Amino acid sequence: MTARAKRVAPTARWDRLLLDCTLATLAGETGYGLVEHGAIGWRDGTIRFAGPMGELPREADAIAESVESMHDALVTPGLVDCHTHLVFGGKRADEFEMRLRGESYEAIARAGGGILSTVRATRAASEVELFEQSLPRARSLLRGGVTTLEIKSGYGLDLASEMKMLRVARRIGAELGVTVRTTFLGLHALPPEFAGRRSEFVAAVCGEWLPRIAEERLADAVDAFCEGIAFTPDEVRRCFERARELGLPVKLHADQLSDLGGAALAASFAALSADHLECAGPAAVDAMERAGTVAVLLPGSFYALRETRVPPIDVLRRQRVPMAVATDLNPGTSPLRSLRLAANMACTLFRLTPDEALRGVSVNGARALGLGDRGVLAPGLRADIVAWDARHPAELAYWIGGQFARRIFVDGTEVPA
Ligand code: DI6
Ligand code: FE
Repeated sequence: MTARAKRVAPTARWDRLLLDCTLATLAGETGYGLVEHGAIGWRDGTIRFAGPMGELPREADAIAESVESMHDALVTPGLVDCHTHLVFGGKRADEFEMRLRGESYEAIARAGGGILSTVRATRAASEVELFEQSLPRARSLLRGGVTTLEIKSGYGLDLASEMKMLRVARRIGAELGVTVRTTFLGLHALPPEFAGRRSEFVAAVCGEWLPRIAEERLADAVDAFCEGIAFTPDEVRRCFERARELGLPVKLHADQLSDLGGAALAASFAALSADHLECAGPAAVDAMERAGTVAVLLPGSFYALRETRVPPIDVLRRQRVPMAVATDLNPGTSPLRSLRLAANMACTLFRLTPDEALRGVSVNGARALGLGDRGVLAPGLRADIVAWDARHPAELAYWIGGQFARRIFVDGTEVPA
């Protein structure tokens, strides 16, 4: 018995008990894990019970300090947005207008716009300004039921600015009381001061920046942008080898606009996830399945770039590769501030079923971050819980827009919705 278990009498009441819930527990490998007339109770931030009310151990009032009826409202795990770039300076509505006039994303990037225009604005912002600009974006995700999110660097592209971004990301987590996982995305774009010196840039990122960021514990994982307009598989490999030496897990922007073999490369490093995957082939999916690499689908950027080639959903499904869905919230290709809307797009644009989409924004999103303690309503897991203004879980992917999260509990404590 642990010291903590000894201190707490076995009869101690739970902190809270919610009755008359329609639970989407997401327990099991597929489906909603639906429990009608359900109840969920927790203590010290850990779920103690999630199941039919009839199976509660004792009379409600004797079990918990606080007991309330949810009047049949839908209750799900807190959502997990496992791929965002929400810390950045400035915005790129001007490029949105250019793209609508017919300019391509690649052409804008090659002309010094795109990622590099955000790099200029991010470098120019002080740490406080960057925090103040970015916080409302995280807050809109939270209001939409997101209780765990990932935030990448990659718009600083010098060591000091990358570290500034990662500190701001950590501070957002502390400010909102949600879990923020940070990812170092050094190989995002070639900064202007390294023009014509690609290999020196890669050497600096791997040899100097990555070890420093690991030492300061500013990143929980390492990502790269493997694409014709960004970095080659060989460059990514060098970065991933260094990450492995430092004990940091990897993930990859893979096979979005072209098939460079990114997903297979990610799998060869047992990556947490390979993200985008529009151009990934069946062999890559095979490798992901064997490596346990999650497929992260990002319909927001597919939509914003008016892409036409969809990720190989049928193959992923057949091979039972877990599929996550995320916003990719970024100023260029996915200014999307609602994870529920990403779930809707995953259904309409990629043909996921609503239960696949819901699993994608919860349990599989958590897997893509290496977090096994959340994303499902089950005893022993974290009490990250959302009650919705909805009755059936399909509604979460069905409604386009709108605000449906009514009550949000993070680690057992209610936060304002
Ligand atoms: N994630 C990225 O890092 C790039 N695309 C994506 O889906 C570029 C983001 C940007 O244009 O700022
Ligand atoms: Fe991205």
